[in-house]
Amino acid sequence: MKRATLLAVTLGLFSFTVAQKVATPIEIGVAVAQTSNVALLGQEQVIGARLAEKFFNNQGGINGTPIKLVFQDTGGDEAGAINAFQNLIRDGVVGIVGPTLSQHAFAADPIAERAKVPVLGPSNTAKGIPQIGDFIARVSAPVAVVAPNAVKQALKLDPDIKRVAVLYAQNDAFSVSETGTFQETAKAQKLDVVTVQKFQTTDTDFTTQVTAVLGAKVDLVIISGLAADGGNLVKQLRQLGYKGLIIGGNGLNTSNIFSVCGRDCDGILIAQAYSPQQSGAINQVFVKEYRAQYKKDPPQFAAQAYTGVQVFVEALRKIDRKKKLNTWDLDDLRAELNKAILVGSYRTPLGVISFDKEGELNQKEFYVAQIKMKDARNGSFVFLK
Ligand code: MET
Repeated sequence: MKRATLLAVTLGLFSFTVAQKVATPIEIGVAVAQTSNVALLGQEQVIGARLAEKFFNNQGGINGTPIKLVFQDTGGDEAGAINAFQNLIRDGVVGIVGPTLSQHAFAADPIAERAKVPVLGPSNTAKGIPQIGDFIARVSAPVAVVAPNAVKQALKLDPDIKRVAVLYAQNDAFSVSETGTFQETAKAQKLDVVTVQKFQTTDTDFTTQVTAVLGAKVDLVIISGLAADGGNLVKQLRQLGYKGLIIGGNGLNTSNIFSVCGRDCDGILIAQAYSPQQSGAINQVFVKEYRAQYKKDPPQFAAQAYTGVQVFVEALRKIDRKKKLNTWDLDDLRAELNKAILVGSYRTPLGVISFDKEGELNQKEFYVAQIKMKDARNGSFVFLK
């Protein structure tokens, strides 16, 4: 029965293929968190990747050959990320956009590196990601470049800030990396980091940390964590009486925290590696399409995932122009693709980007946004000057 169905489907596809003259699509893997708490972040990446798939296929894909994104859910842990990468590599994708977290990248990227499959990290911003290997690059600017902007913006809003509390999730590689940058930046700006508090991304009660912060009498709180824990921490800080400015790190950079901290999300400052106002033509198309579907501006994680797919597409087009993709041996194609990615320059929703020889991203434009809540559920990211 199963076999018969499979045969029928295969024949059906075959005749469709012949009739439509559609070539076998080029498969690009996408391994992000579609389930678990991390999906608060991963969902936006799925949307961004899909919009890119649609846009580039409408343009004719790879010089006439469509692309097909193959999704594998990483879930919320390292084992899931490793599993997703292994499945995609075995299925024969040319490259992988993923994973969602740096914590997962440090576990799963070495698998792709050993298999010589190019990876573009769509949101992995911890220090050391491109250095995992020759096949690992990222379209997400590192914390060292992004995070300091938020501290500078806070000082612009309130030049009297002196005392700072820093909190971070100690079980998340990115949060550990980001808090390092935040603490260095605070010191460089002559601020006093009077307390450093740790938590876990799985925590839901932050009474101990909030009590310490309140006792330290600070004017600024800086949080490096992920969406659910970060949102809860903000909420508990406000509920227990903290009135000063709050900077949220990259793991809080999603409107999905609105359902966690509600009105208490109001005022959080978050540095941005993407702006819907970026003036490039492709960004304007992306924004228009996103708005039409979701009735709001696209968020950073969607823009970066879109960019990851775009970079693969443009590098594949270049290779295909020299030698048709369907004539390549898969291993050779993956190696050639990796090289092509690193030498190119790309006009993306993030602006014009390129890579250094290690796979680190060169990007020029950065921003800071402040959350403005309209009511307990709805709000927006307001870009500051
Ligand atoms: N930038 C974070 C990391 O590197 C992830 C933010 S959520 C997509 O882990």
